[in-house]
Amino acid sequence: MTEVTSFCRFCGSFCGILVDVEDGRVGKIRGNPRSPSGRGYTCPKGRALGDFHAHPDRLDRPRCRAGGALQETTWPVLVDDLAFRLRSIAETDGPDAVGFFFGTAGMLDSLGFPTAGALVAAMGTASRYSTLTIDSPSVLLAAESIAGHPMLLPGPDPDAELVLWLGGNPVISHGHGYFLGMPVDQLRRWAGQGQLWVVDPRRTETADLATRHLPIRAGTDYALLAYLVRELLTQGADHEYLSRRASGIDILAGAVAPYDLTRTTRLTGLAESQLTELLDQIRRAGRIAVKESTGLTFQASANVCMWLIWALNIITQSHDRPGGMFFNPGYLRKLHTQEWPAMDGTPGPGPRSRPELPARWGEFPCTALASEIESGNLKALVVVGGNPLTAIPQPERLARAFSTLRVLAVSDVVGTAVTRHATHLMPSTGQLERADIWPLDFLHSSVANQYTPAVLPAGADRRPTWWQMAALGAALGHQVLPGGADPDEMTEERLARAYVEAAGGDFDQFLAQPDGVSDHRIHGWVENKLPGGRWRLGNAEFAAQLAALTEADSRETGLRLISRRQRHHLNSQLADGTGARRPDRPTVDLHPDDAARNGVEDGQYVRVRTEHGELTLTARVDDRLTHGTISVPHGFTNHNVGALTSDETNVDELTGLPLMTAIPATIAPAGHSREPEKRT
Ligand SMILES: Nc1nc2c(c(=O)[nH]1)N[C@H]1C(S)=C(S)[C@@H](COP(=O)(O)OP(=O)(O)OC[C@H]3O[C@@H](n4cnc5c(=O)[nH]c(N)nc54)[C@H](O)[C@@H]3O)O[C@H]1N2
Ligand SMILES: Nc1nc2c(c(=O)[nH]1)N[C@H]1C(S)=C(S)[C@@H](COP(=O)(O)OP(=O)(O)OC[C@H]3O[C@@H](n4cnc5c(=O)[nH]c(N)nc54)[C@H](O)[C@@H]3O)O[C@H]1N2
Ligand code: SF4
Ligand SMILES: [Mo]
Repeated sequence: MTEVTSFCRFCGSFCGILVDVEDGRVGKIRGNPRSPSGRGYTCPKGRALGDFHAHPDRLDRPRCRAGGALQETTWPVLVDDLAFRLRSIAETDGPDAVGFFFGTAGMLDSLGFPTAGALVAAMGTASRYSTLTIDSPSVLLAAESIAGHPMLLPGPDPDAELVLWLGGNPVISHGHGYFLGMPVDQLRRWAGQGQLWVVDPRRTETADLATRHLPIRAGTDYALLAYLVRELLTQGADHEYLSRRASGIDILAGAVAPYDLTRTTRLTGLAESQLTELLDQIRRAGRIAVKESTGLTFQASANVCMWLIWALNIITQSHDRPGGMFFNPGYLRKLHTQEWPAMDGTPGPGPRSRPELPARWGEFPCTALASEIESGNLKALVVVGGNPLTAIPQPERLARAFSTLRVLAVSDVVGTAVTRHATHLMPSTGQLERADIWPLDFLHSSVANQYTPAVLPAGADRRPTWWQMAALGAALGHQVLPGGADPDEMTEERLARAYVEAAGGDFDQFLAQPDGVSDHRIHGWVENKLPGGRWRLGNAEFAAQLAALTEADSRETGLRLISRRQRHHLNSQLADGTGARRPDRPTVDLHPDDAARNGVEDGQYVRVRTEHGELTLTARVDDRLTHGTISVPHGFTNHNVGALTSDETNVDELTGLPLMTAIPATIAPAGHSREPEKRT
């Protein structure tokens, strides 16, 4: 038996793992105690990697659709056929008729993702889509508009003494944009060395570790943030600093002016004493760390929330300072050493069928995908490590659109709702069968990086995604590998070296330190690179969005549907229970009072309706929810919460984000009942 050092790539925590391998089979997987980031930590998903690898629906051989069915074929035949079809579509309808969709797993494949990116660029198509525009466009937009670069994704400094965490549950998710390896340890540390305030309509596993939990009414965080900004601008802000280092404070102050205590308590459902105490503690602490997560970035007010979070961190002089918010320049990306192009949030032209939507960061919003296909603008789609039928609103509409595509080429490791529509199926090597560097050089609470060779040789007839993309490129006449290398002559180690060295990294150091390479946190570098030397806080578009919210001043008191992640699956991956002793269930969770008021009992089938669709789910009555809030998890194909969201209505005009939390909803018993759900 051999023990192979690697790391898990299901999520951006990248926990170091040790994998026992015997006769080419995966044995036990455990945390690597020598890993500088996780120090031996793994979550149940990482420990399920072996079961995922051996999944009964594992894709083994390339297939092409012929006579209505997917038939086994060889790689040269698939690549030639796919290239022929893509070329003829691009020649007749233009390059934009061929699109690409990148999902979470596609973006976390450090060799596949840049190779696919090079192919997209070589093909010259504007039809690039990814989950970026569905989980966090407001985060990038705020960073770009305020500080000049979309990849400035700050996270609370491990030494922070007052952390305010809104709309995230890192105990389960391990974070968003800024990942926490060992979340419980770090959250306990923040609570122990100072204060950890968690703002969430659900008393989450993270709230359990907090010093204070604010059970806010879903969708009203903007009011809480506006109140704090308003009061701190009056007392607690260093105006001398702001006049030197920020611009647009008058626009910000004007926009938040209506948010006095009375309005804010009415909107948020929080008590006056909760708001004044938080304000008081922030004033006392001086330096703070305010962090958003998807509970905010899925809201209609996502851009406003991000603007106000940046404002709070800036007016308290907490950004880019020890004990405040820390900007990780990336171990390889080294943003602190680069010149940035001046970026100010201006979008490019949107897709033809939805010209009102913006193009940002070289992508069209996911909410345009169905209409682009329906209108005939998009005739071919290549899906790389993603599951758009669980990620994007209105899955039935999108599935119908997929069935009309001339080409749907899917690079995945298991059969999914999407592979069922595929014309070309490209079985990829999975995490254990391929080399990786910490994908994308992700921004992380620890400044570390790692290289892993493949733990196992590629099984069956699977090929790495980088090879698939490079071979397709070659058949289309594009050399997409570094140095124009031939895909069949490239090795993973050489490719990893090329990508690391192109980013200015030292690949030999990775080989010498297989447990991971650490670096130091650095502070004070973003402020020195701000466009014009200032944080741009006077954003007219964000101010207009806040003014519209102020005007609407929601008094609606019905139920609101919110989002949540679960412990044993990552989006749709492992949602079938693979590797879990007690698999997660697609329940609708609601407070006992809301259950009683709607005649719903624990364990009963319930029909959940929004203006966009309906779904029947099992009720789980749970006093962790605040009144007026129901929570449905994401990631299930047959209980797909995306059916309750829309890609047409309630779409954010600045980013194209669909509304994914705090959605007005109703519930009704669906007749029959079953055994109460077991609690986890
Ligand atoms: N186990 C597991 N881990 C994951 C994933 C997974 O599917 N499973 N997915 C990964 C991905 S792709 C992402 S993007 C991250 C997401 O990481 P997180 O953002 O931490 O995701 P959640 O754990 O769902 O936490 C969102 C929280 O927001 C709360 N919330 C909902 N609406 C509102 C609101 O209006 N206001 C406030 N204040 N809170 C609200 C919900 O109750 C929930 O507790 O997780 C990643 N990690
Ligand atoms: N209503 C609603 N909608 C949501 C959300 C929500 O909470 N509510 N969450 C949103 C968020 S935050 C996100 S990020 C998206 C998630 O959207 P996606 O990232 O598209 O979803 P995943 O289910 O993670 O899809 C990953 C796919 O990659 C495959 N895969 C796994 N490993 C590999 C590999 O090594 N190589 C290749 N080629 N493929 C692999 C998996 O089998 C799976 O099919 O959904 C978004 N949509
Ligand atoms: S937290 Fe879990 S899923 Fe994420 S990298 Fe670590 S073991 Fe993998
Ligand atoms: Mo996500």
